[in-house]
Amino acid sequence: MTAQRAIACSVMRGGTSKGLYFHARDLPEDVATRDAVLLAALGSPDEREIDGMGGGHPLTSKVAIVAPSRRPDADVEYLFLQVWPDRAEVSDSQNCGNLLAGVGPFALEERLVAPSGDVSEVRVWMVNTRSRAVVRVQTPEGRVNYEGTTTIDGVPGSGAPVEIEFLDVAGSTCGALLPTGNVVDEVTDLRVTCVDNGMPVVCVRADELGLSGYEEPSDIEANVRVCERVERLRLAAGRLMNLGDVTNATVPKVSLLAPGKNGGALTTRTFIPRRVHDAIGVFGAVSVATACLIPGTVANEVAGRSVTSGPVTLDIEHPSGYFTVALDVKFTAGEPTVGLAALVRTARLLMRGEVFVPGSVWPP
Ligand code: NQM
Repeated sequence: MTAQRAIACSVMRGGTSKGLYFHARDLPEDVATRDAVLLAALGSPDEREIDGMGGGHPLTSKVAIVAPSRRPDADVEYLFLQVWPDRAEVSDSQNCGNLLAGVGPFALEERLVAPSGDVSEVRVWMVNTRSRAVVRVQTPEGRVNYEGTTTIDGVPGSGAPVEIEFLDVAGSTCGALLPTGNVVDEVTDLRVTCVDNGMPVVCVRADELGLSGYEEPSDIEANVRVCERVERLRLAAGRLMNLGDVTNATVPKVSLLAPGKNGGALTTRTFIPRRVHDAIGVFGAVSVATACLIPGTVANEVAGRSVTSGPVTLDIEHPSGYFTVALDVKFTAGEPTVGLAALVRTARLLMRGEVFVPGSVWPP
């Protein structure tokens, strides 16, 4: 008999996702052992993740690993890992802006950063994309406050705002904001725009796939023909976006676009990459919003926007409401460069304690 191994862990909702938050120091250094521990902790592979803490969906089967940073421009380092519910796989191929919203409160709760004043700033080095974010968390009387009146679509109720700014995420995965060098490409007979402002995303008109773009995520997932076409597109676009063979990667995402229905710039249905998001990811929204501002892209065409230089705010519609992104895109000789991207999320500490994994996975 081997005793179970106990590992210190917090469970947090970050934006519209939920995950386990660990100190890097509490996990094995060896990546293969670390991944085996995380699979056991989440209960993967099993689409219900019944024997672990995962929620049986990519959005609730996530991990944030946080450590103090030695960089002069960051307080903490954050590594995001996607644990697939139904496959024994852990991927670091993407970042996650939703779990990032929980990294600020986690760093303050765990005293990796000392609270200062009513709003504390946590400077985060995002390991997956080698880029920086500033996360502002309410800390009245030196304690993280989770209560407030801020609402985000896709989460019931309201909470304290967590303000996030991205400083340098353009091209952070693919090497360029427009990774193919073009505003439009034809890939697998579809007209697409490939963009990376923090997340590699392939934008395609929903009507090119025979959809309205307003369908429920479950109806799109049930449409085998559309799912197969989207996956073929994703594999081909992945190569064009300098990502190589993306069969086992969680990027690029494919976002199906249609004109806004409720006053937003446009509406989205986003494959992440095999399930359809109930809302849209943070970097996914930032990337689609950026594409809306660049003349000639599929997103710009669907949004029907004229060219705007300077700070703007865009509402990106998704299956459960809106995602509001503030962006500063400038044009030099027609070439777009992105300044700041800013947005608001909420987050909440749900549980703090120890997660147990079988001793056979990581002997105590
Ligand atoms: O795009 C889902 C999510 C995400 C990632 C995904 C995310 C982001 O909603 O920054 O937040 O696209 O895989 O958590």
